[in-house]
Amino acid sequence: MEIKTIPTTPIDGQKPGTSGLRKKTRVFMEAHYLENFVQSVFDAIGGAEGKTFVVGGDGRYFNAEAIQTILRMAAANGAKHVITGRGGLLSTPAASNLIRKNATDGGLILSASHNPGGVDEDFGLKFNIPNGGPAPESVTNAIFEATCNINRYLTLDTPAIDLETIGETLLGKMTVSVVDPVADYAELMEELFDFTAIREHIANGFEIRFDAMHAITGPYAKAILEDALGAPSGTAINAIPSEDFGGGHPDPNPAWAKDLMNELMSDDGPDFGAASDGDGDRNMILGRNCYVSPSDSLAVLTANAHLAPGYANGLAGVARSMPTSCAVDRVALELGIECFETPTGWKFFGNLLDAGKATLCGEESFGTGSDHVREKDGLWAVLLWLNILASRKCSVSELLLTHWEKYGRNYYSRHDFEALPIADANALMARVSGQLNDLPGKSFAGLEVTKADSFAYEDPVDGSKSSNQGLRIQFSGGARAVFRLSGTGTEGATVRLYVEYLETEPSKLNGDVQLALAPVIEAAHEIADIAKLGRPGPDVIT
Ligand code: VG1
Ligand code: CO
Repeated sequence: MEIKTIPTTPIDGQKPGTSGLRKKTRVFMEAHYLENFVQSVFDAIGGAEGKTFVVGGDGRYFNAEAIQTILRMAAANGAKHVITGRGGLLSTPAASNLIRKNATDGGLILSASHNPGGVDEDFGLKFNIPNGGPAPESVTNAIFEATCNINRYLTLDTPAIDLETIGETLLGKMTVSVVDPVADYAELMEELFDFTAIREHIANGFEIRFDAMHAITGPYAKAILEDALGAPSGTAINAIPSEDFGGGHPDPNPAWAKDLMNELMSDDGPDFGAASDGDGDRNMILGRNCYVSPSDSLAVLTANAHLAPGYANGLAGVARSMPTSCAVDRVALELGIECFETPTGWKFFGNLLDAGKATLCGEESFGTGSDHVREKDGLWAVLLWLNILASRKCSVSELLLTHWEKYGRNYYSRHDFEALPIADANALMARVSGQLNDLPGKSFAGLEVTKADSFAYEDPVDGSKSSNQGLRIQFSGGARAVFRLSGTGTEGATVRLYVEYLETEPSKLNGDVQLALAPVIEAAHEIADIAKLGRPGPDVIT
């Protein structure tokens, strides 16, 4: 088969962000845009010759065409083998598992995760390395470098191949294996969790609801929760993946998973509720009349993971992203294990997981995971919660309250100011960073600043350094405010304000979150002069 060499020129702005390259779908559909990036990935990793990759995506608009393009380019670049899910579908954690299980040379994951999908919405692509995790900065920098110097890409002139039939096909000299997207992942979950105990708990009347948000986890949730664990049909809702996620944001938080929230925040709703995002790596956990903040979820899972067979021997350590609340730190202290604080983005957990320094990891942005794969994993978190609840035989709210009584409660919230003019967002960050040295000792809204800095990280495994990872302001008494610019948006800039406040007084553990945080929010507004953004309030509060 004739390999075609297509001349091209560099395209601006192909720099991967927090999690791969994310742009408007129409940008990805422009001539050479996808091709330039894919060729740059291959060039940055020393070529594709003789290599095996996993390729799959969350099924959003343009997924199907983009996969065919990637397959042709992989074949033209000499790849030996590509593994993909039926229909080109794979959740991000399932892709990570396949990359690891088949000892491949990495994978290309097509997703813009929790961002909406459609021709006028978002698309994304990221490269994962052979450990199954998102490429670290050294690799994403090399990819970006390659996009700046590209002058040709390689492809084949072939029709689209059938991805609906499980089995093997040849594309040029490259083998394409189409596999069941769910089977290997479900098998892994069954190894980690006590399915018998969860099945019994459900059979005894424990009612669950899982909202797949019209995204990739529908088939996974149906197979695992309904077929394997015996939850009644209809437990997984919005379970058929659609190209535009039913027109919504596939983002599992109280703002976007409103129907699920309404169902659970009542006295006669299900016992347990959960949702996942576009590509299946995020999770939101709810109980009857009870919302679990992702930071609390990480702390509760860390304290109770030993109840699941896969973690029965205890945890080597835990890691959280810097803006994630410090709730898990106190659990780690109690367990006598190390707690690492990393920059935002799952790629920073990879080395800690590979080196056996951390077993569980988590982010405030509804992400939790473990060393079973190298991505955060929505359904995994749901199953670990279910395993713990089946073992402790208590409700979500009881488990949470007992946890707070023992460790105190980190009231926590994130306020997002979205799609701002880039200059306004940069000016706000500059206002805060300009004050960092002078803040300690000053008081705002009755809170005294004890420490303020710009977060920099040195990877304890390979010594690589990342600076400018968010501005931290620590107040006396365990309160904290963090400012950061998002690295996943596709429109203007998004400022994230993360606030937390530690409460240990037993009578104050069940308060209103925004009220408890009011002084920290006020202090943050004063310091950053947020009013200058000219917004009536945050666009999203989680
Ligand atoms: C956001 C979250 C971050 C997460 C990233 C990818 O990044 O804050 O914690 O790792 O999304 O998640 P940012 O740079 O916009 O704050 V996903 O599920 O979108 O792959
Ligand atoms: Co995601």
